[in-house]
Amino acid sequence: MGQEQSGGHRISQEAPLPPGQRLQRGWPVTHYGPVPKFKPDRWEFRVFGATSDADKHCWNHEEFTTLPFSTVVADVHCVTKFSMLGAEWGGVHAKTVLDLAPPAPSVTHVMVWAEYGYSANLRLADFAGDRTIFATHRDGELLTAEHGFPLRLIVPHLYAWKGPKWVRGVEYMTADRRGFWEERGYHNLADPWAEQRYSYQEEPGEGPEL
Ligand SMILES: Nc1nc2c(c(=O)[nH]1)N[C@H]1C(S)=C(S)[C@@H](COP(=O)(O)O)O[C@H]1N2
Ligand SMILES: [Mo]
Repeated sequence: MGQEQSGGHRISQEAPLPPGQRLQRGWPVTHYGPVPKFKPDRWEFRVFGATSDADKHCWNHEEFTTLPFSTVVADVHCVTKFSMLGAEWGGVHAKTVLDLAPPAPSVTHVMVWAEYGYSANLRLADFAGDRTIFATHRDGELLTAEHGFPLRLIVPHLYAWKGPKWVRGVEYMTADRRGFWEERGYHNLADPWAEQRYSYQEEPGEGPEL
């Protein structure tokens, strides 16, 4: 993604893959644990932690679906070395969530929480990135249960474990803390172009103590 061709066009299918990745045809399902069953009347999206007003902000499913809808074309790079290119993700920009539920000035990181306690930590700047999106759709169709329905995060510039499926909320944090895979040997920052796969590769300052 994002390689400029000589003519200045971005052609995702022809862009080189991050180092060590291979192209995957189709769209495999990859996750740890069972696929949760969506219960619309119990679902809520919750923003909590260090919000600017010290209150939590909640949207039920119907409310969440009325938020401004955008699309982002993004590749997905799994740390187990396969990549899927050029899907169009539709949903709500993470920036929109930050605007509607502003973080306190002291917030530096977020934890994105999903069903069954799956989590992924992100630097606020990665979360606030232009292309970071809470997706409800892929290529114009609602996500399937296996791929994260009703909501998943896509962070195009990071390995895909940083994008929880079945998202339920965001915690604003004033210090970094490791998420599910980051506690289990994966890199705290997860830039695929720098091959930041494993926590033993972290340089001082790239992650909290293990
Ligand atoms: N809740 C949850 N989200 C998750 C995971 C998981 O185990 N649980 N796995 C991540 C990983 S490692 C990858 S590669 C992508 C895979 O998304 P896909 O199944 O739609 O291809 O989901 C990510 N999101
Ligand atoms: Mo993955």
